[in-house]
Amino acid sequence: MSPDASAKPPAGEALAKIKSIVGDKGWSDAPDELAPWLTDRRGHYTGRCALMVRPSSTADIAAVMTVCNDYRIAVVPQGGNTSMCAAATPDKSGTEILFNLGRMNRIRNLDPLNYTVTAEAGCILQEIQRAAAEADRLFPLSLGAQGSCQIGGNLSTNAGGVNVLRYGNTRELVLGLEVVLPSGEVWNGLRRLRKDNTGYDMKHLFVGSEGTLGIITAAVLKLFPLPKDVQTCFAAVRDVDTVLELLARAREASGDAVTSFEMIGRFGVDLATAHIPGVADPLDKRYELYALIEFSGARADSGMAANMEAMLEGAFADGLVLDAAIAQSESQRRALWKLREGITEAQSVEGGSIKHDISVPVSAIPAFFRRATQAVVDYMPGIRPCSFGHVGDGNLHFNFSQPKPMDRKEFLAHWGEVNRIVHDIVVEMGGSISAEHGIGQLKRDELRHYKPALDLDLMRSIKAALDPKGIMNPGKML
Ligand code: FAD
Ligand code: 2HG
Ligand code: ZN
Repeated sequence: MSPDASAKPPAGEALAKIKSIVGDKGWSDAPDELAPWLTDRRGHYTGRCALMVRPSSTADIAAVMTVCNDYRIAVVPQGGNTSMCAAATPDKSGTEILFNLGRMNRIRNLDPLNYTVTAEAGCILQEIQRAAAEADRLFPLSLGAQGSCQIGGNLSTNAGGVNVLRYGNTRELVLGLEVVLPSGEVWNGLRRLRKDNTGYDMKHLFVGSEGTLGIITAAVLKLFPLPKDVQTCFAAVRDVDTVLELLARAREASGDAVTSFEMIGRFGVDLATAHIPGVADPLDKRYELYALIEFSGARADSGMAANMEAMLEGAFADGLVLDAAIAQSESQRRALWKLREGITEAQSVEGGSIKHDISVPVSAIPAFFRRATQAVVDYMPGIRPCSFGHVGDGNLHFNFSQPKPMDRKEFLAHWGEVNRIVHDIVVEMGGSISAEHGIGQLKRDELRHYKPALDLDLMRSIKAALDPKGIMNPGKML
């Protein structure tokens, strides 16, 4: 495998072939059109590319990929460019082809009785949710970036989000894939089957592979009954130990119908209310820690409101919950989610942030939270912990904002040390240094540091077997 497949500028002849395959609407090299796609969402990486292609069919993607393979041109697949680890940002060489999937946005099939939708990779997540709802079905993948991320990106990062507790990660939601391989061949694995034990399950190689093994062009996704009774509350919780007891009670009270269980620290609420227009604190008094909890019943008469009230009353009587607000309408429910999902944006407005997307066994969350928070605060007094996230999955966005008086650049220079403090504790506790965001460029060195050598060898063997020329998203993950 060539470590520097992207080092040589692509031959003019190759670029001409690619342009003629995709037609005038299918490519651009205009700096103003390229600019939004060359910098990652968090603004830490900016790259260049020889050409951006926007193909509109699997056949065109395969034909372009064949040219790239023949001429050994590196390619970077890109969906909505919402990656938290710069996984879709090209390098600085200016020799890579950026594959924008935005025009691959058709829903090919929606089969309500098979509970499946077959969508092209460039479909925006929210559009798939909407199409499913119109057919009285639920596509449960849900995350803050759903208005701009694409299903191809979700699959390639094995995205998590706020409904994993009930429905699983993206990996659990896929039945079949269509993938253009680095050779330009099309692997048609678009099966709509719930059972298929006919050898290695190839689709799972591509899920979570961050564009390093092929270009996903379409997927068959699982649908579920559209819940008719959704109840959401925002509860002030006594402390971090209490959060898990509350989760257990929520599962019990709802008949195991908890679809989201998110933890939010006070600082996250302060940031969202300060920086996101229209977000207000749902409770009158200030508390240190909150849980955003959602129950979903399939039937309108599932009794989820009574279940939620009973759970909160019991928790209040036992001193686990200090105060709570239950959304009384869809607009109140949306307001609670706006607060939760606004924290990422609000934290970036507040200044420099050092982030960790960690998971530990769910029961280890309180111990991890206390120990790692203390370790980082000891390292840098004045640093502002901003932990929130999918605590029901054992996944915290264990983030830190810069001390107020510190210079942003000076703060970010501590990135490596802070990562090391947190990740050492995570790994010691049997956790993961990337629960749902992937590796990309940002965590490549961390992966190399923490992943056992045999795991890395196996990953490299798979990469070499599928992408012998090393042209798929080089420099990402491995
Ligand atoms: P991109 O960022 O464009 O690409 C991501 C990776 O996938 C890259 O490696 C790229 O090369 C590859 N890729 C993209 N499309 C294809 C394709 N068709 N074929 C092959 N490879 C491809 N993530 C979570 O898991 N949970 C969350 O709750 C969550 N919340 C977020 C909230 C906000 C506000 C933001 C900005 C991000 C959030 N993310 C979350 C991260 C991000 O949205 C997800 O990783 C998402 O799945 C990326 O999708 P995308 O289309 O933007 O992919
Ligand atoms: C979320 O859950 C996202 O909101 C983003 O995964 C987390 O900003 C972050 O660190
Ligand atoms: Zn998240």
